[in-house]
Amino acid sequence: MRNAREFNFDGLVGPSHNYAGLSFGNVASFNNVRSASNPRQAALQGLAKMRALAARGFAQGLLPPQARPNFRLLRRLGFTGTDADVLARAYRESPVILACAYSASPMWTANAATVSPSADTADGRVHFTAANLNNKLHRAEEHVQATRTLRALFANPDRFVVHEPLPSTPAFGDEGAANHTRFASAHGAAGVEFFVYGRVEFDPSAPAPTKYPARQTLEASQAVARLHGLDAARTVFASQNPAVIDQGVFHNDVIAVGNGNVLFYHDQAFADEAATLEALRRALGVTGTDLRAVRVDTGVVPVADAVASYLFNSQLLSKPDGGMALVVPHECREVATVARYLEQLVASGRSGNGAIDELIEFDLRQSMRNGGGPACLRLRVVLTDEEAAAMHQGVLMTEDLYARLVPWVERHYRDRAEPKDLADPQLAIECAAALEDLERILGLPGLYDLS
Ligand code: SUG
Repeated sequence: MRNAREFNFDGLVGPSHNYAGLSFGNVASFNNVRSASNPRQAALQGLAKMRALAARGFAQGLLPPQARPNFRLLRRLGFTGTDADVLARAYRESPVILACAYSASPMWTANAATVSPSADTADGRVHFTAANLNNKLHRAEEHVQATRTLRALFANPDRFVVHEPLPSTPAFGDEGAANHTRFASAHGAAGVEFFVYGRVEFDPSAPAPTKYPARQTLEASQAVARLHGLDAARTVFASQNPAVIDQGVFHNDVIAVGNGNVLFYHDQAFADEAATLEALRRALGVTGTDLRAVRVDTGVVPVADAVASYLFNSQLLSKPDGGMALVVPHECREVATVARYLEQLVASGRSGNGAIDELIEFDLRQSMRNGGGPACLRLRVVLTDEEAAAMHQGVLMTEDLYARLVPWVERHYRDRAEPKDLADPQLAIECAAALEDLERILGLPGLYDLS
């Protein structure tokens, strides 16, 4: 077995972070539509999380924000003239399209890609596929920059492969790592890759939600598994429970999370709980490992409370000195059933009877108001020491990088953004200046195609 660590790449929140209510099926995004955001605070909250986890010895990096507004999208949709003309006309004729071009959503990097570590792939390289996110206009172009960014960070072809995204059509709806989890006895050991889908394009009789969209298809998950060269005996595909999608569980990472041999999940998460656990046990058995299932019952935490608190949108991290920590948002303390449950969970972990023995809490309210918790904010990439040395080092979180990024945020970010501000040509100029500076700070010239 190779020595490997799990790196978490958090999305650095961009200078135009805003609430536009663009995600039908995502309760928080809908509830906070058109309220004022604070981009500066959002970015600082995210950076504080990265810094704290890095200081605890977890391998931590960041993915840079995407260029906003997306002028290419606006021009393709017929808004012409100078940049100021494009913004004014889009705001007048279709403020929702302008909001899509300004979406904050690339900050949730769990949706940036699906990643398979080299221990799982046929060619022994780390494989990435940027998610096409084709269910929502405001996310459907993120893969262009995501692919470009991943190719800039993981450029060495002997170690890394960044595939083209899947075709952007409903049959291949792909939401990346938000619907993908990996289990293994240790990060560097051969693991089990677990894909959870919301619908099956080519089988209309398969379960599917009726109220809210299912964003991930089985066909997309299977294509990613093929591209990454995964071993069928160690790959599991499972259907999400359509009834929970209809209650606001728009990604599986809102109702389940896995790490090591632990699956932390709600009893309503899967369409067929017993068959899903059995398939995971069988696949893990191939690696000589037992599944440890930590199940939360509806009677203890109802689905609505799980969605309101983002209990399962937590990061489950193997601590450098043993044990596992659950990284949760403050909202988990504010929902009574969840607060009670967590107390008991950690107490039993500490007494040696459970897998999770520590809670780490963060204030991520700016992100939470758009439906993004700790797990949405990060992309997991397991890297051996050699692979880690082969990637671009400028995005790894250190005290030095943190100390350079905080003043950068304070220099470039506003402390308030409302829907009408998106029409302000000055905001677009400020965003471009911020990213130009960021390319220098991260040592990534040419990261953005600003032509
Ligand atoms: O795709 N919200 C994102 C939240 C993504 C959370 N990611 C994971 N669960 N991994 C989404 O729904 C809201 C944008 C707005 O409404 O302005 C938004 O896109």
